[in-house]
Amino acid sequence: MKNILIIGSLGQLGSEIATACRLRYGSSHVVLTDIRDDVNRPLIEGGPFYKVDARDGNAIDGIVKKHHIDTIYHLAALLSATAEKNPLLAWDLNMNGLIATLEVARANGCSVFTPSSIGAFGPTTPKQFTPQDTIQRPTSIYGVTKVAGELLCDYYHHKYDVDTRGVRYPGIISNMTPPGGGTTDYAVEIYYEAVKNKRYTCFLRGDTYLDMIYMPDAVEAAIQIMEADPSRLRHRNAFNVASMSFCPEEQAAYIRTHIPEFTISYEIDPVKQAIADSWPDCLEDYAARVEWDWNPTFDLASMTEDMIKTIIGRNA
Ligand code: AKB
Repeated sequence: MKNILIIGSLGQLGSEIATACRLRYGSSHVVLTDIRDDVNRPLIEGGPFYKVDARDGNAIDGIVKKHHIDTIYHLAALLSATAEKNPLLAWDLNMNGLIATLEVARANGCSVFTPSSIGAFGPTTPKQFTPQDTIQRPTSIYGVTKVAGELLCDYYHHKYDVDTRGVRYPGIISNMTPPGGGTTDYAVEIYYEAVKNKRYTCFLRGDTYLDMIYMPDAVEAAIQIMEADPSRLRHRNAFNVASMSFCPEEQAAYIRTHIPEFTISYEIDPVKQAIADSWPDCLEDYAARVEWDWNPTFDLASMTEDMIKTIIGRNA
């Protein structure tokens, strides 16, 4: 039986990986931590939970020992737009949080999942069908921490034999916990505004293409790669995972098939637009498909239908 620790468990991705892991492995085998304890009571009360700063390696080491943890999902990080407002905090949390986890994993023989991102690419990366192994010169501080994180995880694997694994997530779209501080957050907000007000003002240009993924596929990717046969993994820490690529105009058109009155307008945020323009339009994910059978299930049409149905159902 696996004993899992999820660091950053109350965020957009963490709350859903935590829920899925508790269903799969049993609540008492899935220990959660977060820097907050004022949201999502069901998750906090549904099994072991500790309020801990991700950079506090001693506290995390104590939890790992107490609960005989063998697998850590390290999800605590500042996202791209927030990171750009406070680069020093982004470096501190994203790097010192990760290295604290890697040190605990090294000392206790744990496997580690760490998400990288399309943010690990930059303006000199090929924009279309971005290969798995390619130029990575990001221009955002978030991207700098993501590339450094990928390399650090590789280093801990090669030097200390820590079982580190990860994927490069596109923008994640979900309806349980809102995202916070990302460049791709518009693609979530648009559904809530479409249902509530039938209009949305987007902070990116209408023709900005970015990769996106629906939460059930994002959760499946994390669990699937941690359960994958290690002898098949050549890349380990930074698999491209593609699922769908679209721009705000296209997303609006799909929303209109459910809410015909929906309109979209634009007020461009120059910082977020510059970040989005530096990222790929669409990734190629052959390595993930070959090395651990990655095969996403949602596209823009099925995700839009599910998001709108879920949000309407919750408001009914
Ligand atoms: C962000 O927009 O910062 C994140 C990401 C793509 O990593 N959603």
